[in-house]
Amino acid sequence: MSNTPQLPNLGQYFMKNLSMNLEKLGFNEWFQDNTEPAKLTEYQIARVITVNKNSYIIQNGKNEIFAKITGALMFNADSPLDYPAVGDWVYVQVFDDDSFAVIHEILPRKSLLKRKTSGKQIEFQLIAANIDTAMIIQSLDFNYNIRRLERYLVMINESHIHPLVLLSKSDLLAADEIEKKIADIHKLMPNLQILAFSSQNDSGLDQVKERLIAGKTFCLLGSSGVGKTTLLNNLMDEALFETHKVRETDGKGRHTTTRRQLILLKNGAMIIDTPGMRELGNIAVESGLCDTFNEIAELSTQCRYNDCTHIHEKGCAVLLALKDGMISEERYRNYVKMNKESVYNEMSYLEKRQKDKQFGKLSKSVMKHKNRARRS
Ligand SMILES: Nc1nc2c(ncn2[C@@H]2O[C@H](COP(=O)(O)OP(=O)(O)OP(=O)(O)O)[C@@H](O)[C@H]2O)c(=O)[nH]1
Ligand SMILES: [Mg+2]
Ligand SMILES: [Zn+2]
Repeated sequence: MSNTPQLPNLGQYFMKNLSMNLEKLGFNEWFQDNTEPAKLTEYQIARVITVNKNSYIIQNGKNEIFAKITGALMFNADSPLDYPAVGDWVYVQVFDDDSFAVIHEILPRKSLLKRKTSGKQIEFQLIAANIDTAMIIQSLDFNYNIRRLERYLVMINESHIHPLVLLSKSDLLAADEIEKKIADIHKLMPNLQILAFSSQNDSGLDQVKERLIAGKTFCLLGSSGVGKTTLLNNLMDEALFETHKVRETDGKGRHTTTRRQLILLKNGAMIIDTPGMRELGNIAVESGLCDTFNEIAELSTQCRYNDCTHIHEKGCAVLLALKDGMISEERYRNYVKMNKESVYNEMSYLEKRQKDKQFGKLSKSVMKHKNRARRS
């Protein structure tokens, strides 16, 4: 598998499976309602299927086209959120018989999956746009970790995307051990949908396939080495994408997948494979935290103070429930940790934006003075 090319010809793959139109790429009433008809005299609509550093590949329902963004889009962008992400619908101008396109504008997004960039910088990084269901993959051997799962869920819930948990490599564990691991998650999050599967012996794979509905967009999220790309290759019945063995000592992956791309499956569902994530930081994820830790969020309405941090306050209903053993201590700690981090990152982000804005104004006024000086 590791010898398969990193950049398969997706155009051929698309064309082989369907004579396409925008609906088949997921364009539905919601996007229709958010399209400005006046723009369609000048532009056509296409979907971003691959993002490279400074270039994109889009699909317009007929062809896969190499694209760049306009200078205006780049100039007016004041954050990574303003750039196209894989899955975005965009207004484009297409040239020379679908051989090149220019992206002029991004259509409103139904959902946007984003995280904090890794490292010290406080900035957003886009993962994918217009996703219906996010599949969080954890392998049942080394990678299974409920605290990490909660972290992914916060990000997904924040974007109002449906989460589906896939526990991979079920061939490595006995059935009762797998059941226990699923039960442990369900004890804390009873409504979460969880499936165990193996790409090695295909067990559970049919149930995964059943979830992949035509016209909907899915994405595969998880650490490096958990088997995201192996699953995708399996779903396509073709080993089109590169996979790599994990380190035997700790099961860590080697970051084989390096970019995000949208693939159309034979059954009409779309799926985005993503590079394995090392860390997953969040900025301002209040509703994501509430939805993921809903038992804590419900209790917090009974706290004495509205702005209770649930760490030391008197009359804190969360602390009381913790003392009575009504909520899980590990879960509570993870909630508090992520809440602190989210608030801290939001403050740092806002400060940074403020400084950037002031700097923007300053450079504009410097330019004005320069121009005036030149004229006089
Ligand atoms: N035993 C077992 N191994 C698997 C299974 N699925 C994947 N693997 C192996 O796990 C390793 C990593 O798989 P990948 O599909 O490359 O993992 P990935 O999540 O795409 O990793 P990145 O691209 O680095 O993020 C490969 O050696 C796969 O053969 C499975 O169901 N069972
Ligand atoms: Mg991969
Ligand atoms: Zn409280």
